[in-house]
Amino acid sequence: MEYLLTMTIKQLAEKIHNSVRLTEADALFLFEHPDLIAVGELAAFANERKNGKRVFFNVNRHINHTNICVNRCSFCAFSRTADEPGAYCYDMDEIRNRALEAAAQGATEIHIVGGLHPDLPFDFYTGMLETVRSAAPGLHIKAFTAVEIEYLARLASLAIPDTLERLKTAGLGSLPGGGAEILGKAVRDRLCPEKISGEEWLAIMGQVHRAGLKSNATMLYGHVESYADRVDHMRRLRELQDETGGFQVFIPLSFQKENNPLGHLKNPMSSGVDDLKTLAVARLYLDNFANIKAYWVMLGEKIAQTALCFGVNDLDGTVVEEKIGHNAGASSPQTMTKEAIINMIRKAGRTPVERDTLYNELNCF
Ligand code: V47
Ligand code: SF4
Repeated sequence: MEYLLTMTIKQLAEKIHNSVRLTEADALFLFEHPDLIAVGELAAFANERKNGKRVFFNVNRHINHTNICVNRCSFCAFSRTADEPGAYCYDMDEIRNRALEAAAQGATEIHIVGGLHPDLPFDFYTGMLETVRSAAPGLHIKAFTAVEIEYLARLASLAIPDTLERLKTAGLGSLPGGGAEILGKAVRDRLCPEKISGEEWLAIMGQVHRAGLKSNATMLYGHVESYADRVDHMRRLRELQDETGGFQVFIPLSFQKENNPLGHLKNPMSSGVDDLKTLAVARLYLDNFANIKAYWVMLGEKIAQTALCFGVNDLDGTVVEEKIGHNAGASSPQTMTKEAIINMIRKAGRTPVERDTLYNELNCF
């Protein structure tokens, strides 16, 4: 058995060294392989071939404009109904102040996502983009998941491409990768039956890319899904990426279990080993993605740093005031200074590179 395992990982190593695309069976094999270090070494090799020792980060700030949401995803500790304690919705002054603060702190990006508010008009969203743009014209606005785009299109009674045009005109620069969760129907129905389907999420991302906007892609893992579900999720992303090339980065999001119904499961699957393996398999399987991000907010700083030896080349950013992961129990700090991120990358023997949202290099440290 040991011999067979060694043989197979050797065969996979040969494929990887010869840049042969991995199959879904290969990815599943890697997930199930007991030797994390062997899988990690292959991922580190594939990453270094693409990105050398360089590791990206950016200086950014999150704005979660409202937590009031018509959906009730089972993993979400962020959303509220309008009359629940803790429900909030920022006004334009609160949004402007956060944008001004971000610019003063040297940010290059504002990341805006929020709940699907039952009452806000479409103008609120274009107004929010315009407010951020006029307060901080130098900031790139990465905003709205594919789930929010579909909701806004319905609100505005517009087709998706027209909705995107309106948002672009108001200042939208690119899209984050949220709302993907697990794309396959069986798991998605358990996680978030009210949300758009996996097929719709992919179709909207296709339209986003065809509208000339880049986006990110995520995967929420470590709950009720199987390794096969993760591989199926990545297969769908890889196929769309072959078509459009519009995804900039893949970001696995490690499930946080506090304050949400899904967290009551006895044995949430995610662990340090699972986190590192997921990032490594993503690096190896998603051969058409340039960047794999370890989102330190969900992983914690130590696993995120260790991930730099497991195929990761991006650490996200300074973040500031993150609510989605922290409401669900993430124990990471609310923000990391630029100096702390640089130090973290250097201590892993890598070269820190500050990027903008579109992965242009700004500063190499
Ligand atoms: O779609 C919600 C996830 C996402 C939990 O594109 C949870 O650069 C873990 O997508 N445990 C939103 N995750 C956040 C997101 C994101 C974050 C950082 C960077 C980027 C990017 C995108 O957060 C949701 C959902 O998948 N989420 N609840 C939870 N309990
Ligand atoms: Fe609403 Fe998003 Fe939370 Fe689902 S994950 S309940 S859509 S805020």
